[in-house]
Amino acid sequence: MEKMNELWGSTASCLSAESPKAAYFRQSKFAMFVHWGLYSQAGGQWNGKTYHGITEWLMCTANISAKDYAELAKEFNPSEFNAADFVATAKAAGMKYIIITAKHHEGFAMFKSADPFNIYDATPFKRDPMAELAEECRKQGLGLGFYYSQFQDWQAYNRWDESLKNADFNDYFQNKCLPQIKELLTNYGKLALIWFDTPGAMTEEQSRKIVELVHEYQPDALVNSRIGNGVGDYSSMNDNEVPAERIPGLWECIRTSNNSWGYSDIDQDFCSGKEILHDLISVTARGGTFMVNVGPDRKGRIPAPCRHALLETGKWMQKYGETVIYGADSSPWNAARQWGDCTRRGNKTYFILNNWTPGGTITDYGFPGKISKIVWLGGNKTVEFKQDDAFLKLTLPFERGEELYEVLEVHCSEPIPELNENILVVTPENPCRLPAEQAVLTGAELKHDFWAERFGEFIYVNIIHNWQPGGKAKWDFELSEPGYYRISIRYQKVDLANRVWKISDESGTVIERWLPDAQQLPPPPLQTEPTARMHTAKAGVIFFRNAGHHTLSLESTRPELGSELQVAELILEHF
Ligand code: JFZ
Repeated sequence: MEKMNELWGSTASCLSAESPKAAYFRQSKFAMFVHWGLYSQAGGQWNGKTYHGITEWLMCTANISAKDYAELAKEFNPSEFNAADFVATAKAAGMKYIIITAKHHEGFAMFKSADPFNIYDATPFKRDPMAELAEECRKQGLGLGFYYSQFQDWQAYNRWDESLKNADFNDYFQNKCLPQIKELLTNYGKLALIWFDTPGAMTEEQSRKIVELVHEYQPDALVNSRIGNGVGDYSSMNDNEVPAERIPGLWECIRTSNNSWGYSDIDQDFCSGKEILHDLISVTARGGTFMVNVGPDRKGRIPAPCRHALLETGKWMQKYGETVIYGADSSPWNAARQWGDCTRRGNKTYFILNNWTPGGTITDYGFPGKISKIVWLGGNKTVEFKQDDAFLKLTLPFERGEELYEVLEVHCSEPIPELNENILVVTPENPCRLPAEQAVLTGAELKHDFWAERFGEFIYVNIIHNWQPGGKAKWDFELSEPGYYRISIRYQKVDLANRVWKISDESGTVIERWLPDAQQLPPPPLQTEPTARMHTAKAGVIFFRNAGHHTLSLESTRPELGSELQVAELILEHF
């Protein structure tokens, strides 16, 4: 297996968010990513064997020589590809631009190129789908961008093919990479963005050389950070990760709609329209831009469940996109709320409800503005609320007006500022999370952990670990109602036996216990299912006598056993 994370490069970027050149990116918020290539023809299968995970890496995972792999081109005939339908689907989903793989790591050009290994010259298809897309994007008013794998090109060199192992990067760079980028920059009209990937060992000079080409031929197009060496305009975050806290500057999140970027015959694990929308709202609330991937099949069609999900997202976006999403500012709060999330526009803040009960209430703390009115947009009615110096409490409608997310429009007489510190609230209204990244740690550390399921499907989680004797994680929070609350702990399973913890509030010890599986833990399998790695265990019940400020502390009581308690969060539920 290629060591993928050595190829990623930094996420540093250099364009200021205030630059006029950034306006299009900041306004758009929602885009379609498309992974399409010869790997779509293979669909994750090679010689009768099925390969899991991200299928655009099949050539590497199945150790296929460049020559054998190139044979795929002879069968590749995506005759059902319909650019008009593609663009119309993206538009109906509420997406503002499309970024498509013009060449992925496999080295095959999905456009007519002087290099003969391309879809126009080497396949029975004999069309240039990039030209068709460019024309349709122009007709239907969407932006277009190309993905180009600038460093990895497995037709030029790769380490599992004897004849290519020691090939010359510079030869590829001068004679294929730069000329193809120039073709893409000059043959398809105006481009909104150019998306590079896995810079690997590219030198700064090489990264700059490419950026200069972009500036020369497409002066308005933005370049993402995966060009490498910090010379991109905006940051592409880790695949499939939505950050937990607000991030300033220009950045995007990207995610798959199932578990692979490229089409896979065995992967029907598509996310729903509501799940896509959830991440779009979260990313907007944290200040970023969001791109969801589509992997067309070997005939060039968008898989039906994927299309269905996009259109569901789109129904909500047609109604709410202009107010809640496009060009909106981040939430006034630094992180998501227990009840949902927010975006801002001038004097208005949009509360987007995720966890709520019809006729119930939601309570929060520290909203930085005096509210004059709250309107439930789905029912076009005002909502009752109470606001004092600390808490804000809303009474929610009895019906649902929307299938996906309800929106409350919160009016103030002045623009709403951003709060920079985290404010945690515990209420009886929802299960309330006290996450790792919001704990104050002494003698323990926060780790941003990630791992790949099968191949390349990354999962991210924030974990408290590396506990020292006396080490502590402490959460400060505002409690809206006194009473009994159940505490659960979500943790990551590791093969060390010390699982003794203590949870206490500001007045003394509350809970001390072993996790149920403390003594006999099997070593974790190398490749696990997403759900097998994280566990939730009930810890016990705590009584809070008063509303207001409280703290909970977590410590390992037997650190001398080599404590590897790996905690993602505490969860409090009214009891
Ligand atoms: C890259 C590609 O290798 C992959 O095939 C796909 O195109 C994806 C969008 O990008 O994979 C990466 C690149 C960067 C990270 C993870 C996977 N990263 O920084 O977390």
